[in-house]
Amino acid sequence: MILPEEIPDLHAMTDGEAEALCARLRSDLIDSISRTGGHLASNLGTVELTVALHRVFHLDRDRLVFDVGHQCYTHKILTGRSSAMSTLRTFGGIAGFPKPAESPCDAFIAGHASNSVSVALGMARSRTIKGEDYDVLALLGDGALSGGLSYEGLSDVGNSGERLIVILNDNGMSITKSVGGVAEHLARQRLRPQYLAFKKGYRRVMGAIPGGKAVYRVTHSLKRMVRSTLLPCSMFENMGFTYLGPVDGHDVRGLTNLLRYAKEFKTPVLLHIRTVKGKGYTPAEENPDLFHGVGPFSINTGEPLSRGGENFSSVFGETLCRLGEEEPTICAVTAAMRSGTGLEDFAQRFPSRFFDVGIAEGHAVSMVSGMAKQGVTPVLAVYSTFLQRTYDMLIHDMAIQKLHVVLAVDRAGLVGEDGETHHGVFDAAFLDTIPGITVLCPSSYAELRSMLRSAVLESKGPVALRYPRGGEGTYREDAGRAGTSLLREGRDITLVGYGILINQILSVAEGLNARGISAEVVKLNSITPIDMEPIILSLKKTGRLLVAEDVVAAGSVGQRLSSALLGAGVHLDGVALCSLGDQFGTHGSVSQLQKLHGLDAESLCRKALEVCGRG
Ligand SMILES: Cc1ncc(C[n+]2csc(CCOP(=O)(O)OP(=O)(O)O)c2C)c(N)n1
Repeated sequence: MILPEEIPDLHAMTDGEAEALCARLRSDLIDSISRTGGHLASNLGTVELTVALHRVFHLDRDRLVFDVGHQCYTHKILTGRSSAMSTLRTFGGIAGFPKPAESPCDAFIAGHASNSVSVALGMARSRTIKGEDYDVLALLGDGALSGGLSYEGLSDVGNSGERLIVILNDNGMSITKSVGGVAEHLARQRLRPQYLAFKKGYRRVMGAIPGGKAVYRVTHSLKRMVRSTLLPCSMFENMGFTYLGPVDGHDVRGLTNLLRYAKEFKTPVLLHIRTVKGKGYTPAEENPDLFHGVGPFSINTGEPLSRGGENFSSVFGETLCRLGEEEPTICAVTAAMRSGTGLEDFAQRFPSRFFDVGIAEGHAVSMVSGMAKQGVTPVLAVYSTFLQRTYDMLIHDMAIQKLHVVLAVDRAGLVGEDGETHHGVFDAAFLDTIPGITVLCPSSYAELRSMLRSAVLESKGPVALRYPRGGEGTYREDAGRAGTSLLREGRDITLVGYGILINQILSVAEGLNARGISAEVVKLNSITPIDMEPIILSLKKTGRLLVAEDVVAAGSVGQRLSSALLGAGVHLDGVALCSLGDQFGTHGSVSQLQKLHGLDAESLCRKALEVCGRG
């Protein structure tokens, strides 16, 4: 990995030095991500752009707002973090996304798509109000442009007239191929270079032949008409931007000049650059979707060092295919996470019943609500963290009309290396506030299969199934349909858990048993509503309660249980509500994070002993 002292003065370096630096950075990225894993393809596509940005701007002072932020690795290397790249996304190491706490050059936290233009406009307005002088830039991909929030931002920027540069990194790809009308529009925009080349050539030829100049003058006056009829008029120009592009995003020299030019404008500029996702590493260029986010891999072959086996997402996808065969009204919907949510096979086998709506979770919820109202059964597979975007649509479009929508809430709980912007730790609380919804928590593949089947084929109103990233533990049973299941009988303490954490709870019960404490284990199959009766019965017997869950404390099952128990007049001699508290979790492996938050079996056992007066 290039050392900070090996990086030339970015503002003074020559074009040749910049090109050499790009080549070095590209091979360093491949080398280091092959060891740590991370977002390879997007970073390889933005090497020249990032170097050009650092040549023109002072990013400790000028503000560069990354969209999603998964493409910020070169920026991290150029801003003093090259030696920390070996710790990328690991516990205690640097984050995989921009993080102002790491460097003053990281202007804003990022992780979710399509907000960069709005954030950048806020910064530009702040600059204007305070009479300060610096540049503000937003960098977003064409995938991020499939999210509606981008347009709210672009529309407001155009209206504001603020000095701001939006860079559209157009590689034709989201994680998989970009979808939708805007992707089509951008594809047509790419015609422009040909048009401009034709125009130049036409003028030269006409200038050389007798009478040609007069013909050129007449046809030239038709230029605008030709542009707006034969060529797509840039929607960005219509929104109030000066549109520059499309240009080659791998020509560091050309990009540097263009950024210098864009910097001169006092009004909004949109720079449209064309890049190749995975540029410079053949396996990633050929399969940019596979190299969007990767684990460690062999540089020679591009093959992952360890093969992921079965996991909750794949079991969900395979079960939905089976249900899709049986029932022709079942549709699968994703917001740009087709492979991550396990829907590849469904998309292949039932293309007319599969919908990728782009990075547009709010739209997805409204759209599936429309589907459900007219009688099909939509299953929307969405990561818990991105479901946060849809709270209003869940209430207004889905729940008020009690529509039969199935939400497959993937990556629920701690997700690990992606860190604070991606942990799925809020859904348990916010879904519970929605009247009429059922929230099921499979703890094993067997339960996911049977819960999904009954949610799709038997339920009436909205149902969410929340399941974690990764695979099942030693608990492999199917506890059946009841709201709660008694997994173990005991006298001294009631241990309550759900989802994958039931594995920890069961080993805590074993550990307590070895110390002569008899623990009762109650597993919640549904966390909304909670089946209180068996819990009250258990607590009347044991008088002590421990709840363990990897969600934030506010609105957690533990809090809800406590207030219900208070209402029911159940007196307890000891209580421990174990959750993530009121913090945003950091990044690291899930087991490291569980330990950090006291949710590993050992810490939970200690807590249980305290509750039993044996601390
Ligand atoms: C709201 C939201 N939904 C989904 C994602 C998951 N996600 C991360 S990157 C990405 C694709 C982004 O594509 P693009 O903006 O074109 O950037 P590229 O990777 O092509 O450079 C998606 C869908 C996200 N980060 N935020």
